[in-house]
Amino acid sequence: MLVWLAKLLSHYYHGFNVFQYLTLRTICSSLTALFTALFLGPYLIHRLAEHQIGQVVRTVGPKSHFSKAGTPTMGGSLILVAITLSTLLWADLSNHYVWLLLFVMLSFGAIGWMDDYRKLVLKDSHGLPAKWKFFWQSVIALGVAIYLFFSTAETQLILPFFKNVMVDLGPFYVVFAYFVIVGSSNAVNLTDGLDGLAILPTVMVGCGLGVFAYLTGNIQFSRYLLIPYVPGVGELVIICGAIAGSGLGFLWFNAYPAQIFMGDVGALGLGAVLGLIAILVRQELVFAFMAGLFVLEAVSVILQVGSYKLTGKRIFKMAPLHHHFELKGWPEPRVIVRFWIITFVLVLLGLATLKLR
Ligand code: 57M
Repeated sequence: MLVWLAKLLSHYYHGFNVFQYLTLRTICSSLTALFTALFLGPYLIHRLAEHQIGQVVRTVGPKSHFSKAGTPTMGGSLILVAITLSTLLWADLSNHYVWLLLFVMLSFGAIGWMDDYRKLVLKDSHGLPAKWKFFWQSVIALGVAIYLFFSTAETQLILPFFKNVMVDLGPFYVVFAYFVIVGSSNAVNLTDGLDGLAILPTVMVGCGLGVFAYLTGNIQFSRYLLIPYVPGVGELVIICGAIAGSGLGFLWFNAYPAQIFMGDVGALGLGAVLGLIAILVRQELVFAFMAGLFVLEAVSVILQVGSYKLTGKRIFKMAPLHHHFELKGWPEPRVIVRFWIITFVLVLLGLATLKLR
């Protein structure tokens, strides 16, 4: 919105042209989202506590989690509001990718919100039944995948480390894009089981994707680095900046010991938006690598459930993986910080693929 205003005002004073620069707008977007989250956080925590909208903790889990019962949750709505506000202010709203991302983030967030609302406000312990959650995730992700298939016509999967090798997915692109969005959304949701465990990796991966968006949307950088040039995706940096800012603002309150949890509203929305950014910047495989923590957590659940069903034996003490380390005796902050460090390394290695090809 402000881009449009700045363009208008630049007819009177050309200094306003400075707001056309992506870098400056990204900084503004991050700071707007950060301060929105910091400013609204205490109010939201207070209101949620007042209405007793607090976490129900399952008795089968690690004992260290019992004391977390009652922690205000649905804090993800704070993150989504901060990202939306910041994007509406600082992004070029004539860019259709911006609207697509907001749509996916908010609709996945709405599915999560419905689940949280039923569990926490209506006290329905089942929440939104898993089949309905999956159904609505599938409808949205398939709709977006089909839209992208017909609108972009770029169905090649780019392989990291290779200059000119691409795999043309053809119509399978739709299934692939669907899988990236739904998989990413659920993987972040599964990871969100310790204080700050999901949010800082989301910020780090969001920043990594932001670098790819900036370079992929710039014809000179993309030619120099031999990555595809996708006109318009540079604008996604604004959203990546907002994810980083709002995520850090949320972490202020979600840091151990957490004053608030994000709930499914945050985890599903953020996971889906990261997946879609990866698709738009055409770096799905590098994304899977940078978001390796989320992948690992999801794989640990698949392996655990598979092994238990087939052999009756568990591979991990408990899945997702963070519970395994907790039950091995690691204090919660140690698991969190080590998982953060792993993500930091993975994001750096993901960025290194820009030159290692
Ligand atoms: C939701 N939710 C957290 C909070 C957060 C198939 C199975 C593996 C599914 C899985 C599952 O249900 N996962 C998705 C995970 C919950 O956090 C809430 O949920 C939101 C995210 N969706 O924002 O609102 C608990 O996590 C803790 N937490 C924090 N700090 C945070 O910042 O400490 C969350 C955020 C909170 C709080 O304790 O209550 C969760 O873990 O439930 N199920 C599981 O993860 C369960 N694992 C399991 O059953 N494993 C079995 C399976 C694989 C056969 C096994 O290994 O044998 C665990 N869930 C719980 N306790 N609650 C088991 C232990």
